[in-house]
Amino acid sequence: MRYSAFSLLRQGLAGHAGWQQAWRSPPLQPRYDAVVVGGGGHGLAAAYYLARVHGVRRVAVLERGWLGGGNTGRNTTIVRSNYFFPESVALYDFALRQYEQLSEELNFNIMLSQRGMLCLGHSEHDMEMMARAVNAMQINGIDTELLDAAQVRAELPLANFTADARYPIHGGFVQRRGGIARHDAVAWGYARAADALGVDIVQNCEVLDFIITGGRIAGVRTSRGDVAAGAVGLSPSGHSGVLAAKAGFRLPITSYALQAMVSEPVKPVLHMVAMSWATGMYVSQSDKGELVFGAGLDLYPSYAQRGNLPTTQAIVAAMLEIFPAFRRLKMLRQWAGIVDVPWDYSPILGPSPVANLYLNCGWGTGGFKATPAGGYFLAHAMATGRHHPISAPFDLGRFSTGALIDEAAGAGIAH
Ligand code: FAD
Ligand code: PYC
Repeated sequence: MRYSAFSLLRQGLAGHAGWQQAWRSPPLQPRYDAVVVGGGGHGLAAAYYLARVHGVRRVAVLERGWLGGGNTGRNTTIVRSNYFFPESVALYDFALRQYEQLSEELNFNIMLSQRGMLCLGHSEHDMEMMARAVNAMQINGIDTELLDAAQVRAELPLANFTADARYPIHGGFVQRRGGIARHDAVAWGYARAADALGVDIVQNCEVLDFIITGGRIAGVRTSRGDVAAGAVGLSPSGHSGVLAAKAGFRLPITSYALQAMVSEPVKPVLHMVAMSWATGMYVSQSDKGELVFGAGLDLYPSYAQRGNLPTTQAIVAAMLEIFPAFRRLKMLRQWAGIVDVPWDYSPILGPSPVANLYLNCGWGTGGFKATPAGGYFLAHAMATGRHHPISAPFDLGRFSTGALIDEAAGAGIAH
């Protein structure tokens, strides 16, 4: 359906009653070939790839709230692939390459803006660690560059370069292909494309338990009744520990609140994403003009989705030390999401201890950038019963074998 300016106005006045739905609201069926738990970006992407790449016909996404109402709608939209280990680079750069063509593939503008992401070094020690990280990333084929203080100043003229700055800027490093993408659009684009391929997206449908017979998944019990399923995929973000416990196993994760905030909108003042490893502060400017900024994890495990005031204060203070001009802005909103952080800060993907139940969890503070990869590899595992070669190192078994992928630093913000 096409809309003229006049018809847009008429629709607005009529409460949008005549607008075409972007996806259906189908009734829950008693049986599906594949059920994905969680209607965030990852779950919706998994359903899309199940239908498009693997031709699985009867697929459902079950979401207990509304699409993208979890961390997909709460994150600060940073995309990048500047990780330390080759396994991580393969994973996150796969995702970034998908993002680079996703608007075209989904015919939905995800507003990808590869404006570059710059990490600040505040000491000689920071610079030495960054030199090592950049070397490792370049060996893995990632577009990173080490910058001296003058080069950082050319990119971030509003940052505090005075000699007595609390967080002096010695230099930094940049990934120019990094940037931001519109988080809602990623979820909605995948939802619309999955729906068009026949996927049932069922909102307000909570998975309460699993039906397991002889160690094999047979279906899920939901707030709308039981559903039989050939394969079940878990993409529940901050609730993976809760769901794993219902399926009878434990995950090596800890759940924390992660906070973010926005300022009132202003004209363009910041053309890159800036991140300060040492303080845990990062900031970018949205297309609306708001400064979107955030923090490292709150200090103790919690399922309270609002975050603690000391973290808010510390991060606002760090931002104002690094960008003193932002003192003049009002803060509009603060919020948090619950993130599941594995012991090595890398995601947990692939088969679970229950046959035909597959995992896509533990994305911690950094899974938005990985949405296409999480979805793609979950779909691969659900359709084939096996890992894709890129997801294999992220198997749950690494916590038994000791083959951990410790991305505590590469995950980007303070842990
Ligand atoms: P979600 O979007 O949370 O989707 C999971 C869904 O599962 C939810 O909608 C939830 O309602 C549903 N669900 C849970 N339990 C059940 C159940 N029992 N039955 C049915 N449905 C269920 N990552 C980045 O890469 N870049 C960033 O800049 C970034 N910034 C962040 C800032 C903040 C403040 C936060 C909180 C996170 C940030 N992240 C970032 C992390 C990122 O948001 C997540 O890793 C990512 O969004 C996870 O996507 P998802 O689809 O797996 O999860
Ligand atoms: O993973 O880049 C990231 C990130 C930034 C803020 C939160 N996560």
